[in-house]
Amino acid sequence: MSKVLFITGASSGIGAATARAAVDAGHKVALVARSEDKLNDLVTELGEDHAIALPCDVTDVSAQTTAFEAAATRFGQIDAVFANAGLGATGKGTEGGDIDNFRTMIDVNIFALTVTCKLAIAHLKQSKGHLLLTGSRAAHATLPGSVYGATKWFVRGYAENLHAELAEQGVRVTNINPGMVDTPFFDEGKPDALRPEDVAGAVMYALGQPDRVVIPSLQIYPMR
Ligand code: NJP
Repeated sequence: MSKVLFITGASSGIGAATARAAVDAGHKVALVARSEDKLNDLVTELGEDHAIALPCDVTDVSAQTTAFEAAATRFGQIDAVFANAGLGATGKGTEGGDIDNFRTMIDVNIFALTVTCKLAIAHLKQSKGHLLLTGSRAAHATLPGSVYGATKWFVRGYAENLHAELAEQGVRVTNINPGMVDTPFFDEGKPDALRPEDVAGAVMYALGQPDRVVIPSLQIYPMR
């Protein structure tokens, strides 16, 4: 059955790969990120019947609200929301880290994610839909001093709390926890890492389960 997916962080990496996989599977996608040109290119690639570009900064609550309304108006309903937008500053710990980076990571990975989830709920209750979040292997490990890793520990705990809130209402919640993925998240290529389409495959697997099944947490790691 064709579904409508609302994807944040859709301009590159895991989000863009998930949009491609979803459209390949016959679904429709609403694409959210700041890079309007990249979103428009992706809409051209996927086809205007299947995709809509909704450029916005997810830390802007009113802009995200407008994006949800525009997606619902265009496609009639929203069946799945993938709260995936995020960024990191890895390897610098707390002592060597940059305070402005701390704020940005907390704003995007934590605050904006909670906004996405709050705005998603009314739509997903109506569609008996599915809320997916991008967590991380970093929330299943200790990374010395890592603020980024700690933001993903938040996602891990929050996803469990959302599952407890929403399961009774017929809304499934899945926290997707990738290991290292070769995306623009890193400044240089990561040949031994997962590819974004590997993570997209995990998202599609969770999404494709029958209504009686929920996968609260899914881990996908590179072999090496
Ligand atoms: O990275 P990248 P990934 N408002 O840089 C968007 C997690 N993760 O696909 O706004 C709106 O290709 C940005 O769009 P733009 C990671 O923490 C990764 O790897 O146009 N959107 C872009 O579309 C993150 O949660 C790895 O710049 C904003 C997207 O976010 C998720 O995977 C491992 C935004 C980032 O795409 C996707 O990252 C892991 C804003 N304010 C978890 N700020 C890994 N790569 O190894 C950013 O465990 N975006």
